[in-house]
Amino acid sequence: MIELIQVPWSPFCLAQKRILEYGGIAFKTINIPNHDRSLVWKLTRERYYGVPIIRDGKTVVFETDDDSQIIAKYLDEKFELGLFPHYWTGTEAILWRYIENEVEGTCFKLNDVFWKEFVPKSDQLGFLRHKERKFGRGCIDQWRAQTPVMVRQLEHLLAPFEVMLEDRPFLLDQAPHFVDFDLYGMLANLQYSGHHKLPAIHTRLNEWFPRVAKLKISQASGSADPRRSNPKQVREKLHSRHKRPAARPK
Ligand SMILES: N[C@@H](CCC(=O)N[C@@H](CS)C(=O)NCC(=O)O)C(=O)O
Repeated sequence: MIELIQVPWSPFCLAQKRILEYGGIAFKTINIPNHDRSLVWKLTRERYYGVPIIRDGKTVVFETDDDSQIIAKYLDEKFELGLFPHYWTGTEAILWRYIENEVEGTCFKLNDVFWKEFVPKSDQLGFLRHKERKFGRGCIDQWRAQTPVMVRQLEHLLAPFEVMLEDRPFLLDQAPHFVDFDLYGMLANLQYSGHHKLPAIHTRLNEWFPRVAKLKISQASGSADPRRSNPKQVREKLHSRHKRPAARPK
């Protein structure tokens, strides 16, 4: 059985967990303290200390850089999830950078403000020290004070996704792909403490989120399998919204 080694509120772990659930893949989670990455260090033979990683029998899978998406690609290939259809190569890489930098950077701060409510007592000293060493002393109090500004910032950052969902059920087309799960992870992290909701103004995102939260590959329509996806169909559907007006008679 696959093991997901994780810190449960981490946006990147929430994304991979959802992918595993989506694929109907048998897995168990192993929670590690945020400040103690010794299990990750040991399993990756001292090559990685981030989370998540997965262990699949003798295979240990971990990221090689910020944009590698090795875990998702491994699961995609092994279980034929259709997460990285060829048609969207390049486009999706630009999107996931935005999701994992801009969107993630705002979501985790908004959630971390409530850290005392979800970080186990035994991990709290390590958590605070880890944050303050990275972002400076008092950073969490600053994020608390900046909450209204960050909420507005997040509304603004999410606006392009709201527009994307205007004419399709998922971010890119008729089927969920990696970027859907990636954004899901960031927004699940935002809501982890239970104190934040998705911005109400983004009504389509508010419908998309629970859809992605529950989705199983067996229910996903159409092109979950990349070999079944039809780029021409997608292209025609997208372009039909932007038809040029008929030429004016001269
Ligand atoms: N691109 C990586 C990013 C993973 C990542 O940044 N994880 C954070 C936790 S949310 C981490 O472990 N950072 C290293 C650290 O905390 O020392 C992925 O997709 O898994």
